[in-house]
Amino acid sequence: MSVVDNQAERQIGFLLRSLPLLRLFQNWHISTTIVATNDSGRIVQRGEGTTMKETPQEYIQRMLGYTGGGENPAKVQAATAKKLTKLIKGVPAAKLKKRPAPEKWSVQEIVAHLADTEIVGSWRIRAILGAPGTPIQAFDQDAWVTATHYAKRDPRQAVEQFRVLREANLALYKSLTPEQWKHHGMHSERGEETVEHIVRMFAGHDLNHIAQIEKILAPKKAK
Ligand code: NI
Repeated sequence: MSVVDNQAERQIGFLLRSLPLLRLFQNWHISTTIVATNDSGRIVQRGEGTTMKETPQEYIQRMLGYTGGGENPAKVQAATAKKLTKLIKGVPAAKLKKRPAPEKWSVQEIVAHLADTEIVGSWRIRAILGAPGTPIQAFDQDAWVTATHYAKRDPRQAVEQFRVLREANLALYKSLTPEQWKHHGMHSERGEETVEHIVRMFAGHDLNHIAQIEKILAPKKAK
């Protein structure tokens, strides 16, 4: 074996040995990119204005915490459309449009987000029921804000979209068998999620954003 062969072999050997490391690096890169841009934890920090850094697991725990007192998630979900209607009733369009800070969503953007997230949930639950174990794709909720022009969305129409989709979903929940509640999909970053879990997460998600809207619209305290 010549010196050149030896060198080539060493180089190939090095490359082969590095492959798992390279793959690890690639995965790390991909997962950190996804964490920063999809519908789990980190995006909350970027788009929804909390300063806390969250992992997907922390995000899940926070959402589940909203119904941690044993509240029935379907009941929580059933009350949301009315609450939203009441919250924005009589509020001037300019106020609904105004972001509380440059990086934080306006009320108009939050209700558009809720309406569109209900599309996501509607699809996910049906996809799981039709094909248990199916992959669930994450989505970039901040990209949707700009790409689908939340700044131009009529907030009352958004609430109406939300209400209609939510009613269809509540009717679907009522029809599910105990076995179907346990069916799951594989979320691209959060892993296995059952229908039961998704419904509870959505209830928490509602309450999270209702509290956010209340805070934005609360009258400023006199100093
Ligand atoms: Ni949200």
